Amino acid sequence: MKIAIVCYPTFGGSGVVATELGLELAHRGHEIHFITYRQPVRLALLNSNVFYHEVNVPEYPLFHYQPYELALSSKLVDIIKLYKIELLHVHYAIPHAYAGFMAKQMLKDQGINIPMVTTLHGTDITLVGNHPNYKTAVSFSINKSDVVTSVSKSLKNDTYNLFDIKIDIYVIPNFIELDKHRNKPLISCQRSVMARSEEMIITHISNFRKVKRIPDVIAVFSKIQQTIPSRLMMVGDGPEKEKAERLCEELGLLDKVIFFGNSNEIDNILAYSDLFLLPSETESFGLAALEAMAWGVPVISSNSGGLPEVNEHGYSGYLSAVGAVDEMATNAIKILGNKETLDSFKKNALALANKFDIKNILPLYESIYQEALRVS
Ligand code: GMT
Repeated sequence: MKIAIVCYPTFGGSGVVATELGLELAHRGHEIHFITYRQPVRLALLNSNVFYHEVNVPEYPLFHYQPYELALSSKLVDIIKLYKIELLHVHYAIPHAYAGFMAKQMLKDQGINIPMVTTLHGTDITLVGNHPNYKTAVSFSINKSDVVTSVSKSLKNDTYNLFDIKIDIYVIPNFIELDKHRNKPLISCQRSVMARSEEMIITHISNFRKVKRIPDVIAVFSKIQQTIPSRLMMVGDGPEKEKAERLCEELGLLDKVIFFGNSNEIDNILAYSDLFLLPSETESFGLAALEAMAWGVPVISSNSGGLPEVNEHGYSGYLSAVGAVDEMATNAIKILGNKETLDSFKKNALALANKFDIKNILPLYESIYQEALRVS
């Protein structure tokens, strides 16, 4: 099939999922066209099955806000016609589902029918989409999609609770490419760069937004390191990062915490990690937790949103109420304090990650595409 994928090209989970999905579809013989404003971060290789089309938004001083949706929908129409695209898959409702619907309408006027699949990722529903200034348009564009998927049952429920949705939402969980993990050699980043041999490596990866509760990450680590010799790897960048650095300084932890910023060494860091922390306020899925589990890293997380669908309490890690930092630290010490316990949690985390292997999830998207062709 010839498929156009619209996504955010940044380090966020929705862009990562869209990119990895497109690459695997291309691997299976589909022709994939990524359409966005910058080459997606994980899209290193373009080949005969993978194309990238940049959306340019010309700056014009009259506009206080540049009209990205307009440029995106025009680009979609041009590319869909030029490459005879058969299906449009938009990731993240805002503004992609809206721009996709506009493209559909313009193409309809020219006698072309293009089925549209919208995948909801989380903040497009729970944090941003739900804002009264966006809600009407988000609701409209979800209802106008031919097929809608969400990355967890929890997000599906949130979508029905927050919006007036009249169509079915199919749950297709996020995935991980386990073969990549098995085959990737560890080259550039060495364990000794991160910690001494007797120290445990504890990792957090996110976009450092408020929703990630970065002060909780530091509070949990602060308690752990009082009992267990350990270091904290803080990977990613965002508005809360500077505050986090200051907090570590105030707590006298700076020599035990490394701030990597946005890193291309995520796999190497996770491969050496002993524990992953994700105490988010809300998380529709928690792809970062799954990426950690795929490296056999147990997860201490909050129990919000879709996290219980990814991390199994007492098996791959532990879940606690949002903000319960003492309990999170106690559970972390329970895992890290005993070698046998740690080994068994590591084994379980990897075993659970297997359930989300791309090989199991990709066919679900392929059948959704058939459904979109059928209903459109
Ligand atoms: O908040 C983020 O981590 C970024 C955001 C995004 O849109 O990229 O992540 C959302 O989508 C991911 C991929 O489906 C999910 O794994 C994250 O849980 C979700 N974030 C939230 O719900 C806060």
